[in-house]
Amino acid sequence: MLIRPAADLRDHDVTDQALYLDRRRFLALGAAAGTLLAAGQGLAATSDDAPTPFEAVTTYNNYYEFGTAKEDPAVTAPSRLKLAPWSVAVDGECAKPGTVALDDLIKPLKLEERLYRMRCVEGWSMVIPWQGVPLGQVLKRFEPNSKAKYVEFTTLADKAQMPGLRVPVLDWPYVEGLRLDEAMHPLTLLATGLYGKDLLAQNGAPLRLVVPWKYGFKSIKSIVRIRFSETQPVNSWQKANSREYGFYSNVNPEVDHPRWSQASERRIGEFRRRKTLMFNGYADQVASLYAGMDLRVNY
Ligand SMILES: Nc1nc2c(c(=O)[nH]1)N[C@H]1C(S)=C(S)[C@@H](COP(=O)(O)O)O[C@H]1N2
Ligand SMILES: [Mo]
Repeated sequence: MLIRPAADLRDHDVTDQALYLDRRRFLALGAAAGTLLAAGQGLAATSDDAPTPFEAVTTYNNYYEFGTAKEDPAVTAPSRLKLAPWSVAVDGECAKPGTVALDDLIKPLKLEERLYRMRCVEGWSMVIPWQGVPLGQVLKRFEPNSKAKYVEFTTLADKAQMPGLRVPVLDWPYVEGLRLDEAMHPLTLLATGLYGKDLLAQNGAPLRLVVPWKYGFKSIKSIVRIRFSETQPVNSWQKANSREYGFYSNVNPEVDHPRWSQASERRIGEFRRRKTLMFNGYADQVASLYAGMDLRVNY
């Protein structure tokens, strides 16, 4: 059996990889935005990390604000979620807080392509070609001060648009957090699109976080607020069940969730389970962030 190196999607070649796939396996739609990947038609799974088909990425979702079944968000979110106008309130420990329209937040920056693995804590995974901007570039303009140690993110919570809010699965709104250095890491993306198209509502349009070395629930959708804080934020899943979910939530095949093993995963579209990789295969880039930390305690 062929053993492939774990870090087969290195930081600096994710873009090349996406472009390679673009040429080899996709029909170019056009270069209007300069960053387009065409929809996944006739993908040949020759690579170990072939992109998960567009159809699966956009119909098998977790977005509990629109229901807890995997198919709910694709059915409900597109007609319910009002994507424009959209603005993000940025506050807390920073010199330049403010509420910024989505365009003003993203337009000054160059959109990038990132082909990332995504590993859900439920034991399944996908490979998704995202477009977005490095979160760190967005955060810099608000000038976080010396007290800013963490960044907290909040999803829209509007009962009129989100039928799932009637069910108290979580203490809405959905909240997530990162340590500031995690937020500033070049792999951390604020995504506005996937497969060369604007994000669909079910994937967290118009703006969602993507942190590829952490379990999928850290990648919070439809962000309306970003807050710099001195203290560690309490994320929604930790608040709901602190025995099962921690703050860091780094993908770790050696730390099992109380109800299921994290040693392996099912890649959507595949039949045999594959081994889960430490930090979801991004250890070369991110392990140093956690030097000296006990990852069994800080899970
Ligand atoms: N606001 C919000 N963000 C969320 C979720 C959610 O229910 N609500 N689910 C999370 C989980 S558990 C996963 S695995 C990913 C799924 O992202 P996808 O549906 O785009 O694949 O979104 C994360 N972000
Ligand atoms: Mo998840």
